[in-house]
Amino acid sequence: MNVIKTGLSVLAMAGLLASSAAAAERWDMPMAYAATNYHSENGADFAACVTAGSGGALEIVTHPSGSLFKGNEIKRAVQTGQTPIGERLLSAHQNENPIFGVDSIPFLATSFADSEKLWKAARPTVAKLLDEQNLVLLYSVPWPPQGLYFKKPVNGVADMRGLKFRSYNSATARLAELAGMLPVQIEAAELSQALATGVAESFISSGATGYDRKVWEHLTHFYEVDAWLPRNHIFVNKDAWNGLDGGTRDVLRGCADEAAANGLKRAVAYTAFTLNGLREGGMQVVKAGDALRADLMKIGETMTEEWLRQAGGDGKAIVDSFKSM
Ligand code: PCA
Repeated sequence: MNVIKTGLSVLAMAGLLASSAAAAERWDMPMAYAATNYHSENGADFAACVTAGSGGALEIVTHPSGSLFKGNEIKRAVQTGQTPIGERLLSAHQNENPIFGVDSIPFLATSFADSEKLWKAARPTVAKLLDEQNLVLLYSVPWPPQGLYFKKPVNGVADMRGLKFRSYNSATARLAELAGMLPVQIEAAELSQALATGVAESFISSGATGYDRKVWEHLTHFYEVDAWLPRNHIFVNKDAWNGLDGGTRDVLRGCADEAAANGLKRAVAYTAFTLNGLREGGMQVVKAGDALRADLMKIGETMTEEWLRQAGGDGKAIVDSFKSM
């Protein structure tokens, strides 16, 4: 009797497991940056929010540090359905459409508050462009303000000539060219190695990325420039999105809104934390001097003109809308 009972319950259990396994879906979410970076931690919280909110019907699993796909592979991987969701720095795709570079226009939006305003102005256009590329935009989180890293004191563009400069998007490569430097595109995940081997000896980024990559082991100076605040964007393959029921989509949207708000708060906190970390690592962390700033402003004007010319009416409309906020 006991044996039969046990046998039945095992069968029943197996049936239950089989039916929940059929209903549950697992989404792998590639991310490009360090697991300890706030973008990655925020993404992990977003994933947990969706998994819990859907009662386990949709489990999202994050893969930071470019471990599943490298940063420059993620957008295509999601577009083509190799993976259903991912995070990407969209400004690195400015070659596909200038609008993707709206967050990297020098000296347009230089604070977290302005970055949020610019994003508010740009979001509908960016979402539409992504939609045309088979992607559904979920949320976006800013990086801290961008400054310059060197291994010597730099007082103006003249001191930058000929340096090997690590770039991460079109804007950073263009800035290098205009300053007479030699741009080389390198993922954040490979930055420490590039500095160690001399492939790069300078770059522009946040204190966050310098801290994540322990760049004090190779460099000496961080100049706070507040040139712009680029953003990471989290998006879903449209076919995968269309395959979800309405309730699960609502869970994703709700968790995305929460992640956007939390990500911004984390970005602000990580800014001060990481600038201090660079100092503790032995670097000089100082505001760019007047001469350096004036040189960079000039380069910024050129880059702004170039972007506006390339981005046409849509670009101008976003910038005008931002300026009117
Ligand atoms: N860190 C990223 C992009 C901007 C930033 O602050 C990087 O350097 O790749």
